[in-house]
Amino acid sequence: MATSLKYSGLLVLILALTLSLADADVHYHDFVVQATPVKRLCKTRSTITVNGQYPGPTLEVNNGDALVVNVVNRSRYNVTIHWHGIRQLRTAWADGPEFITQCPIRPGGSYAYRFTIEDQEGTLWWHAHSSWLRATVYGALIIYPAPGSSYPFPTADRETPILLGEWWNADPITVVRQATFSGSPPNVSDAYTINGQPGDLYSCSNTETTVVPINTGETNLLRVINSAMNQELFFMVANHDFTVVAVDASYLRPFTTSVIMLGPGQTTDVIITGDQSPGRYYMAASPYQTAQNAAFDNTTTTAILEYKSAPCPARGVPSYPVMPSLPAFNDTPTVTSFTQSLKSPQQVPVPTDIDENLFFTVGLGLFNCPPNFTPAQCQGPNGTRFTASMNNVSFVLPSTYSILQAYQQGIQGVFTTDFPPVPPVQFDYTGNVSQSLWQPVPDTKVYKLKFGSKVQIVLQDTSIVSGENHPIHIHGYDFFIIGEGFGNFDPSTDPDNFNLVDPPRRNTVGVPVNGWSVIRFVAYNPGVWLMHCHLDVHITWGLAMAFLVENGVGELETLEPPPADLPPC
Ligand SMILES: *[C@@H]1O[C@H](CO)[C@@H](O)[C@H](O)[C@H]1NC(C)=O
Ligand SMILES: *[C@@H]1O[C@H](CO)[C@@H](O)[C@H](O)[C@H]1NC(C)=O
Ligand SMILES: *[C@@H]1O[C@H](CO)[C@@H](O)[C@H](O)[C@H]1NC(C)=O
Ligand SMILES: *[C@@H]1O[C@H](CO)[C@@H](O)[C@H](O)[C@H]1NC(C)=O
Ligand SMILES: *[C@@H]1O[C@H](CO)[C@@H](O)[C@H](O)[C@H]1NC(C)=O
Ligand SMILES: *[C@@H]1O[C@H](CO)[C@@H](O)[C@H](O)[C@H]1NC(C)=O
Ligand SMILES: CC(=O)N[C@H]1CO[C@H](CO)[C@@H](O)[C@@H]1O
Ligand SMILES: [Cu+2]
Repeated sequence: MATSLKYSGLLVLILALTLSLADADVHYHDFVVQATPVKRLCKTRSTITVNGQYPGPTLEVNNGDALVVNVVNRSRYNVTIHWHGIRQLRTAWADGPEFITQCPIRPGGSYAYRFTIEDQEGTLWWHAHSSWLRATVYGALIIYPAPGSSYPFPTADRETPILLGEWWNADPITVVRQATFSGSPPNVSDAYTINGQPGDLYSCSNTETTVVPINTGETNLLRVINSAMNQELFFMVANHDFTVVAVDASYLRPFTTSVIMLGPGQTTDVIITGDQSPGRYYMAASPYQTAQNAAFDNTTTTAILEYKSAPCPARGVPSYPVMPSLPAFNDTPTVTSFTQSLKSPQQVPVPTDIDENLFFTVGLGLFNCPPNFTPAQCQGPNGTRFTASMNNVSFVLPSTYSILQAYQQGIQGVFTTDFPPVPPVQFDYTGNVSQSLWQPVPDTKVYKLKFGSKVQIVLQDTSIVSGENHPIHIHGYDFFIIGEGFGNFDPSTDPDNFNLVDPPRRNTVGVPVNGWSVIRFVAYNPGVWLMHCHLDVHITWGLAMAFLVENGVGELETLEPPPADLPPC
């Protein structure tokens, strides 16, 4: 009896496996990275794109599917592609950040990224992870529920990806090279974009504004992605409230709001309902800016939500869409109230009995001008150069091997494993910090984690140069955000307020300006995983580190061998 039960159980299991294998698709795509003329704001410039498209192609898959994306580099730049938010279980080789998990695909080269979507649903995206190519090399990656399962909310009548972006009239690679040379902040962008278009509020841009359709009584699931380079953004649709249902491809307990804020890297799924009088309404994004005395692009991008039944405008009478009233650029209370509304739909498995209790400062810094530099190379305040760090280490990418290859092949001298678990010096992080503490140390340091460790990280912003809300992203993992606050984290009282029941799960957390966030995850994914600020200007300055997660026991806990076509260094 026991035996036959066991066998029937096994049969059911085999049947289920066969069924799920039959249902899972493998999606093959070719991504040709190439220079393409793109005209925006009345100027045409040669732009690096995928397949000539800006933004790039939308990938649509089901949970459980596999992707094979063959990237062919026909540009003159080194390139890699990152699949932002995909956990890449045991396939770190396909993650993409250059010199972390692979060397770049050289001009003329190619590499096929192969990976499987495991237990993830919702809105993610892909982007270049090499220099500033992601300014134009990006697109949506939409994961539908597996065949036979459905959303935990009523399916919307329509779904529309909304990619917020940032456009420079100059070549973004020239912009970052100029900044790296001079040590000053890079030039700010000329426009923000929605699905690649700046919209009506910019001069010379109102002929190709993005139009999103809706009908009276219909719902539309907007999959909003902040793919801007350097700016956190508010997003609103005039007269239409949002029901927020997911962030970073993790479902939420739905709630209603009129405004959302996304840092670069973050996604938010919201449902709108066609419950207003038929007409045209602007959807708009504008900056959330927290750094003091920093230049930023203070413009607003728009698209148009258009009721299909809207009456045609009377001949000769211009009809302007209704404009939402966006928050002020420095409206931190609105951001705090938004992030505090995010909750998982039910109780979630937050790790307790923490093995690794880490405390990382995140912030800016200034290097004194090195003796062999000219004044033109020291254009920061008082003849300094801008930098940034975590725990006083300003991250330097290797240039001869990727960290993952160096680790796997036992190559010495590429990185060290002594990234500090706590700040090397304790100070009043958000107070008036002595200038003797402003210069970090450039280095390539990782922090080693044993397979399965339960990790807590306190991310503490510093006021060095200026406090700022930093969108911190971890590759290879989603994490729970169990707390946030302003000022210095207090280990004796702040843990009392941790949410260990239903905190949101994300891959990118906005650390409050002059404040802190606490995240937890279990290190079940072997590989080398970059953690960095997703403002590209800050990663350029070194606001990054990497975790080296060791293999566990057996095949399912072990990194796969490197693919044969992994680009050589
Ligand atoms: C950046 O701005 C400065 C000052 O306006 C200008 O001289 C420079 O050409 C700009 N750089 C690029 C790459 O456009
Ligand atoms: C940004 O633009 C808005 C609207 O034009 C204006 O009210 C505000 O003062 C500007 N802020 C800064 C810091 O330039
Ligand atoms: C600039 O240098 C002066 C003189 O050394 C110093 O007093 C001042 O604090 C410096 N300012 C900054 C922002 O570094
Ligand atoms: C910060 O500290 C410096 C050095 O102690 C002092 O000169 C400066 O006035 C202080 N600034 C503020 C805003 O308190
Ligand atoms: C960072 O390290 C440098 C070099 O040791 C030191 O001068 C500086 O004070 C340190 N700053 C912090 C915040 O630890
Ligand atoms: C391109 O990548 C190679 C290593 O694969 C590196 O040596 C070279 O410096 C890179 N070129 C640029 C412009 O970064
Ligand atoms: C094989 C291939 O497509 N090579 C291209 C690589 O990029 C350079 C620079 O743009 C082109 O000249 C090559 O044709
Ligand atoms: Cu940052």
